[in-house]
Amino acid sequence: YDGRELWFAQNKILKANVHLKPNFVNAIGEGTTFDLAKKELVSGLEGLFDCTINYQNEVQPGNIVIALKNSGFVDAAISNTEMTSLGEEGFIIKYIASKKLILLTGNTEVSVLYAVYHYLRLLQTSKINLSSLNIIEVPSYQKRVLNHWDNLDGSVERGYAGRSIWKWDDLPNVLSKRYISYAKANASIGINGTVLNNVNASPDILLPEYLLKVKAIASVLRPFGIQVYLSVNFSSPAILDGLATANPKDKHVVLWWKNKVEEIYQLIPDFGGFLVKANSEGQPGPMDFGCTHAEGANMLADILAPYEGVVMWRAFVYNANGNDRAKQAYEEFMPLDNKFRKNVLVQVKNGPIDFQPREPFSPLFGAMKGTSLMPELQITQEYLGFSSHLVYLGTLYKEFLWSDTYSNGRGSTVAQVSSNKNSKRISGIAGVANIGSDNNWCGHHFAQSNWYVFGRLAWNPSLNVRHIAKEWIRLTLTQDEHAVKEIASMMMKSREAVVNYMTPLGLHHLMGWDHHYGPEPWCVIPNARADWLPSYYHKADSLGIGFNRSSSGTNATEQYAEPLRELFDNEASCPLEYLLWFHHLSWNYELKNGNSLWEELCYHYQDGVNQVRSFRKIWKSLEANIATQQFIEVNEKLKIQEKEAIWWRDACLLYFQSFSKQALPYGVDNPI
Ligand code: GCW
Repeated sequence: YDGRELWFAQNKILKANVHLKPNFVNAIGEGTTFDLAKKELVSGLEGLFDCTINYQNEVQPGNIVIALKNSGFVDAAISNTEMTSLGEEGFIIKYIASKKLILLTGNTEVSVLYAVYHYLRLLQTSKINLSSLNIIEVPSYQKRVLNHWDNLDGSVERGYAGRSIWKWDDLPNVLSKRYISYAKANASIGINGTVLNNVNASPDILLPEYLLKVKAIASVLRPFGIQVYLSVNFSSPAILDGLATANPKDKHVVLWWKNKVEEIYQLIPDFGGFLVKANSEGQPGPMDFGCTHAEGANMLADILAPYEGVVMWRAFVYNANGNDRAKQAYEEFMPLDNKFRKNVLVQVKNGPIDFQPREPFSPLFGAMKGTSLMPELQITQEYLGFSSHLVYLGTLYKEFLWSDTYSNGRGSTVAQVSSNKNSKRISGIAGVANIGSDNNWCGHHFAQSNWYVFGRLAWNPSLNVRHIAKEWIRLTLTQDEHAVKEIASMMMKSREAVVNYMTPLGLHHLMGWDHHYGPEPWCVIPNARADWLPSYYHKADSLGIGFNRSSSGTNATEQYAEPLRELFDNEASCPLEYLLWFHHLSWNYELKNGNSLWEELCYHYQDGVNQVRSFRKIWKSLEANIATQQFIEVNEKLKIQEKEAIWWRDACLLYFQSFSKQALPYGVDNPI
């Protein structure tokens, strides 16, 4: 194990920083994680400066000092107020001019580890000006968590990077080396929790033999500051131990969970808590017994509270009976606002439907004011070309996190209302992992950047996502400035490209209904639920296309705060990217730019194809800058992406043309 994977692959110092080689390292503190921080700092510096770095006891000019609070050294250098403002995980990286040295410190061991990773990253990615070096970082969300949709048989639901990294059959005796690389990669970007198993949860995860396996994983992740969580099946008491019911109000059921939780904490004292998908897509839940989501969640929350555990309760609910799936989570959860315990986070997907290439933000954000809402983003590309398509999700995440909910007037962005930086309430953010056993971890080299950007934004949603892309490129692919710029600009356009060739102008859910790969807007399945089929969403007919969610339709717009409601409700003011999400418009509807709707649709599909073609050119031009293997693999994937962008364009346009009955406008290629 050499640790040079993922964003440790390049291990090269930025030229502008070569003069920053320290004389020695001082480490003032102790503990398992502090020792790890020490080790990571020294081995990181040795790799970057290509030399041996020694420890020294005496603090001297030219050193790097890592220190825990309450060491006399920190007290002298940093004020008490400043230290307090860091909380448990924040850190300071500061040049202490009077002593001519760099200090990395924080209140806890893990905060020092974060400081170490941050400093090493800086050495590789941006010019450090020593005299003004004074970084104070405090994470925005408390719980920054990956969700693995990994099954106990080693398969991964919606995973496109091979089998699960968790080798359940080998555990607890054999610990894969990958667990350490995984822990390091996550800690280096500030991820502090992971849910090991699929939300469609097998009850077996709570069997004693599996808990021993979970304990073994937890022991590898713990030094890196990563807590382990489990997805649980709400019917576990009945399925595992034959209880007559799983009713959360039944005292036997409550006792069962109490004992189970106690068993877990005896094995894993820092266990994070449960993630629950209940009464959603056929999963059992409290509503099976006439109880609410809140009653179900609170039963578990009360049991976890003495251990400081949390419940992450998902709001991904929809049923076949409603007239608009986009409204259902709001309808089901809004009445429960203020009813959840303090250690419950309601986990809400970014959009109201399901991880589409583009959706407006879920209207629950901002609206559920008395509840901790935990955004759930998807890192795995279920609806964005799996691991075949190059799509940098930084722009998608940012668009979502910076959406203004207006719930508290202007500036109440999703990030702001969900991170609760200044409130006492617990905050969190989840990303559905794209990690597997593939050599390159995520199936596509560039898919690694989505794991990376998720972590960076979970730490600080205000970061610039182009800057994050450049960081990732420098850490992973190349330090050549021209290449960095070109690749970053390709990444920045890549999400818009996929929206263009799959679902432009607010269209959504046009994909193959079951596997979710490739276009299938025409899909008809006898006796299938209407809301599984694309026609439910695009509603194309001879008159036009789009889902009327305005006040003359399903009135989903009402779930948004003013002035957004009105903006979305009115087709003239509705942003082009959400137009067909909220409106059904005629093929000849004239847009502000003078194009008809049909023309605009065609141009977007064509733009998507053109963009992918330009990515291929950019990539080819950079061959000399990229390691051969990576170059070839990405090149091959881009070929697939171009072919499939064309497939999407042709399939969708030919299908929609059967309704519009109009020719393709000039500039749009004829179908292949
Ligand atoms: O979009 C759907 C996916 C399911 C997934 C579900 C969910 C884990 O197709 O595979 O199940 O979302 O988020 O629960």
